[in-house]
Amino acid sequence: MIRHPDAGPQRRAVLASIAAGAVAAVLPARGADQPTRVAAAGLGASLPRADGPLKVSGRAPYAVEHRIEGLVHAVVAQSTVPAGRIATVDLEAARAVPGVVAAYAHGSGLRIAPAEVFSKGGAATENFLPLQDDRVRWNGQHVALVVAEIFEQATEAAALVRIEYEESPAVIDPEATGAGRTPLDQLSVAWGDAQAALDAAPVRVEGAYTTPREYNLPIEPHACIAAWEGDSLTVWEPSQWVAGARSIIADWMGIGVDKVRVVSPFVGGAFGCKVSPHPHVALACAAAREIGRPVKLALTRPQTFTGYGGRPRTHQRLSLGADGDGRLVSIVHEGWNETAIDDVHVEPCNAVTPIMYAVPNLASRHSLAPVNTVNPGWFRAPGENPSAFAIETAMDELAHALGMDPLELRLRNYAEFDQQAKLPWTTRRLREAYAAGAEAFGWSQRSHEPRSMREGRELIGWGMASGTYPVRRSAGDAEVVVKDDGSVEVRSAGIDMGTGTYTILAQAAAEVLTIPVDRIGVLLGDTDLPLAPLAGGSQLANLLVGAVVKAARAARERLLDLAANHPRSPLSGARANDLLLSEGHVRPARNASKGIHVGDLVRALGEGPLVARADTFKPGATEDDRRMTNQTFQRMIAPTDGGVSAHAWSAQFVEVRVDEDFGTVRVRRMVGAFDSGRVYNPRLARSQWMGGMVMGLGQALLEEGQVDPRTGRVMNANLADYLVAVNADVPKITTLSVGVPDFAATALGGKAVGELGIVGVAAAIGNAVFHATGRRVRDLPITLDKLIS
Ligand code: MCN
Ligand code: MOS
Repeated sequence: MIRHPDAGPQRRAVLASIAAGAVAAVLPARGADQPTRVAAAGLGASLPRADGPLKVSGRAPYAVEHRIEGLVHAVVAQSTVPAGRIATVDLEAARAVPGVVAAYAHGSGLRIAPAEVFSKGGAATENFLPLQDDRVRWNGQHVALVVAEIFEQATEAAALVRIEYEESPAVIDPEATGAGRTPLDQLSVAWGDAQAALDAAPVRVEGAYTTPREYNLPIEPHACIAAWEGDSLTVWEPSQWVAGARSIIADWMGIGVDKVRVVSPFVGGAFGCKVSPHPHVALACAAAREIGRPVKLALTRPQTFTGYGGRPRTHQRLSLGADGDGRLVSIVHEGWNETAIDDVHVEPCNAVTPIMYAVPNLASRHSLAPVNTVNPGWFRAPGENPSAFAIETAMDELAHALGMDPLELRLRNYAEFDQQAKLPWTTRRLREAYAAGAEAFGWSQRSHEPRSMREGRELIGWGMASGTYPVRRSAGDAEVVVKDDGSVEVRSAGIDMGTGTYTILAQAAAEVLTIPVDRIGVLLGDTDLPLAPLAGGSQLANLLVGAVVKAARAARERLLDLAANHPRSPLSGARANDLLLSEGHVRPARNASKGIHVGDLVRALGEGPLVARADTFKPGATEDDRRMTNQTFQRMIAPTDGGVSAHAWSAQFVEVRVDEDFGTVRVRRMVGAFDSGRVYNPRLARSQWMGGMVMGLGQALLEEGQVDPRTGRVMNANLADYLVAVNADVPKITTLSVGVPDFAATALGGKAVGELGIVGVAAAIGNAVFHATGRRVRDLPITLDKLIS
């Protein structure tokens, strides 16, 4: 259990329950129905998800499932116009509902101070502060909050809030005349003379590639509990980064970070939307302070569509020029993404364009298009995803124009180094990915011509695309505790949103300490634990495994040292250098049968559990470096840091069947080959890659946020009308790992996994649809109307 000297009784109880829950995740209480011991399974073992049984049986406590005495329920009301100001608010009817404790609108005195946004060096994803002024910036903006004894009362009362608006003209469609564009010079990339080379190129393709608004839609919606105890605040909030959440919440409430605790042991999916707490969390914290009782606030599913971002609409115009042999001579690229009127969200659509292929001339620019919308946000592979959709579709178009096999075209333009950064790759096993994927798929059997493969009424199409995701790095801490019963506890504030953090950290400690994983408990997701950076940018696995291995090695050194030198050690008098650790025992190297189990050793020493802590900061890191890491992304190290360019790579192959009469597209099989370097847990990495591929399938064929061009209202703000891929849509998926340990990329040789799987999938499907039908769809999703019209 965690010891927390100054915790009040309530906080202590919660800590204990979380500790028990999280430990149970990898350390099941041994009952008759429990599996027998799992062998010490180190990195590389295909263990199942340690938290899986807890999640599927409802025993993993999510943020709003904590039971707290005296809790009240808050429900937000959202604006019904896209722009203007609130002329009058009438809260009387809401206040008259039985059980209502409080009702707030702007001017009701709920105080929320600004938090620094990430673009200015903070962690917040938006500047917007709810209920602090009378302006309406988008349809669906939080404009009132009602708090009641029970949820149903708050819901009814929120519906009775009466607001009159003074509307002003809104910009809703970023393509409409009058919509502005702000170029982002820092994202401009150029070398050679791209336009002249394009004009002179013997073969040219050109197109406009668009993706609609897409929503993250994790199964656990955004829902939190805020509880004050004196001037200290605890927030149960599903989070990808509790340290960042703590810093934002402290800013909002105008208190020090030491007064805030954020708890997030289990997260029911996020895909980018839980990187930072969104404005409703500020409302919960502020209301709890005003009322003096803990407040629970859950956005309804429809409210999540306008309560925070989603991937913005993107638009890219892309031209490729090649010589007659298919060698690229020029790429000209111009893109934009929509963003909020008062806020900035960048979806860098040229993340992949300059690095995927060798090209002597390139010009690429990106702009922002502000509209009256909630600020968009991060969504699995922000930037890389739409960027790969455009370039990988355009490459297919070029292959067709040249009469060349699309895979052959890619090999002909293989980038042997990072042209943008002018640096060598750490590793780039993309050729191997192409080869393995093509072999598994049977690509050599493909007939070149569109509409040349069919079975009955079904046109068959085979398509492929490449993908990539950078290796980002930031530093973190971890603690490894060896207890006197021989069990081990790994402690980190890092989180597991379904990715496998619990499992791989137990594997990391098991490997070093030679103790079975079922004797290793892992505690995650709490700012009281050693702080860790964001589970975003697909960086957490590599850096936390690195920190835990380092801490476990420190624990091992300490154990050997104590065994040799501590007067109460049964091995006292040996030389530490002559001792080794195997099967959980400290043993004299020359007399291995005389070993003592580490639990017995720790007990014999009589000094309590052995605690080893390690971090992955550079030597000489200051307190300020640490502080900054816990409140900004800006300490994240770029993939090109250190004189090498580190990226993960992939090749996607798909088969589609298209009904010739109805235009319905079914994906029949998918093969993804991945270079993620060293894989810590093949089963979980496959699950990640596969999850990305399923999401890519949904993006290609189904997902589309539909915004009413007159009112700015999201018309399909629910899971019945906003379609995502479900089991019936998903075919057989083959995943292949072609990576090798890449120690220039990360300390233990792994590269990015979590977001890689989605990149390139929509292009591969679109390319397959072209091969089946001869119809090129450049605007996602590829719905049947676009194929039969
Ligand atoms: N892994 C591995 N070997 C490696 C690297 C990773 O076996 N060399 C496996 C591990 O099981 C690890 C997982 O892959 O837990 C993801 O590792 P990593 O690529 O480091 O990604 P993060 O842990 O930083 O997770 C974030 C990433 C992002 S940014 C999004 S978005 C996303 C994703 O993970 N959101 C997810 N995958 C998700 N999966 C689920 N179920 N839910 C989400 O919300
Ligand atoms: Mo992932 S979109 O970087 O959280």
